[in-house]
Amino acid sequence: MKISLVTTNRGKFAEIGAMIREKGYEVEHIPVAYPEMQAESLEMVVLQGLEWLMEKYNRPLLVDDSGLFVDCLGGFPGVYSAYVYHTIGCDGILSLMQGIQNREAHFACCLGFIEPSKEAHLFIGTSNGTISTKKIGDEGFGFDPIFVPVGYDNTFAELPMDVKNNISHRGAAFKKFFEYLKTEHQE
Ligand code: ITT
Repeated sequence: MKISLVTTNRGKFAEIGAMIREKGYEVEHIPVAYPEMQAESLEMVVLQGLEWLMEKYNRPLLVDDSGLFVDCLGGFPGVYSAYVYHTIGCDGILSLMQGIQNREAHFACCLGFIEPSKEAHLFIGTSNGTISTKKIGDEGFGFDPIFVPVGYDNTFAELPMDVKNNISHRGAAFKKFFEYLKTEHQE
């Protein structure tokens, strides 16, 4: 089966493409922005996006809506992560957190998958960690240089992609997605 991944984010495509190929599926990149409604949850964004995309593309489609949720900022930037990343970026988050002791945060990823004439399915993954006091590392994308996953002394941006995929919110969501594919598409 060929899975078409709809994302404008190259970092996401690199991570997801690698995981899909590793499992023996083909992957196509559709670098298109789907309308992301103003919503309180990643799930709502994904479901609405899939509906819109299926009308346009009518093939097996995968989308990933994800975000960084910082405890001391009441979960901000959360569903606004892409906007916040492109405006104030990692430096802006670090400034907002200057002098704050509680640096706990998590990433969440909501994957949505739909096939023609079938219902959409969602797969959620999270990864817990802390926000560092400065940016470190060049790997990955987005907020990776300021996120230190639990159990590590390094930021996501210091870890090779296969290590990040193994412990990340996206990797956790993918494990569930592949379990689903295995049962749905037994050959
Ligand atoms: P698409 O909607 O086109 O897929 P996007 O970048 O707009 O791309 P999101 O709306 O899901 O994607 O925004 C999520 C933002 O959260 C993303 O731009 C990153 O800044 C950040 N983010 C998500 N996952 C991340 C990860 O694994 N590492 C670092 N930052 C991440």
